Amino acid sequence: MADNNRISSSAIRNLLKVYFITGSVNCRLSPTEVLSEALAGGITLFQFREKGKGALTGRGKFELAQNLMQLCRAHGVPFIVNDDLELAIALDADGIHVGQDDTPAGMIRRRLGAGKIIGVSVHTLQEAQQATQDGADYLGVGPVYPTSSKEDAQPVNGTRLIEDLRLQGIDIPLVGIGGITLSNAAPIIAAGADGISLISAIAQADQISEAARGFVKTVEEGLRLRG
Ligand code: IFP
Ligand code: MG
Repeated sequence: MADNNRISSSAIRNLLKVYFITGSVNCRLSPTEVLSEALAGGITLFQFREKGKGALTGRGKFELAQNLMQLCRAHGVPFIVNDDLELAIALDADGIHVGQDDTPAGMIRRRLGAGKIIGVSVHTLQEAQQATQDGADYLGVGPVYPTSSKEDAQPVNGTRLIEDLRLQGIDIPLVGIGGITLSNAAPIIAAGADGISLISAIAQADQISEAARGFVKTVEEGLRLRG
């Protein structure tokens, strides 16, 4: 994507259906094996999130990111970097995801230009409005359900916050994140999300590609039911 045009919100909505996030800390197998299987199962977007105890840094982080990005490119799936602007620039990644305590989206947009994807984590209506104003392409809304993937997670907000954001006129593409499984995913789409974001439910699955395929099916069915 060496394009300076802003990616359309309908293109973003399509990419958000099954948004897989992982790093070496989340994987039992090697991250490249996990990602290969997830791609085979049909994930639509990928975020490299190398965080937590024992996470790679420096050269090791860069090389893993390069390998994972190459896998994504081979499958035509965009590669998003979590919260590391210099890495995103060095790799010429497709975009970046930031939290509320990270570099503000507006500054990132000025550094990266219009053609890259920028996502922001939000937990309130006000944060959603601010991120939209700052030029975010999509929002990550959560934690929908209790999660163990994040040590500093905010209080669980169920599907209610997603519903409220839509009722308040927030129409930017968004995913639900946090504690999502095959059995609790459908209500997130019914609430108005464009997709779901998953770490453990895919990275820790016994059959990774099967798990990813199941989420794709569930989201597509949910979108069809919503009409
Ligand atoms: N949301 C998302 C995403 N990614 C994160 N890393 C996060 C919240 C904390 F799914 F991309 F929207
Ligand atoms: Mg962060």
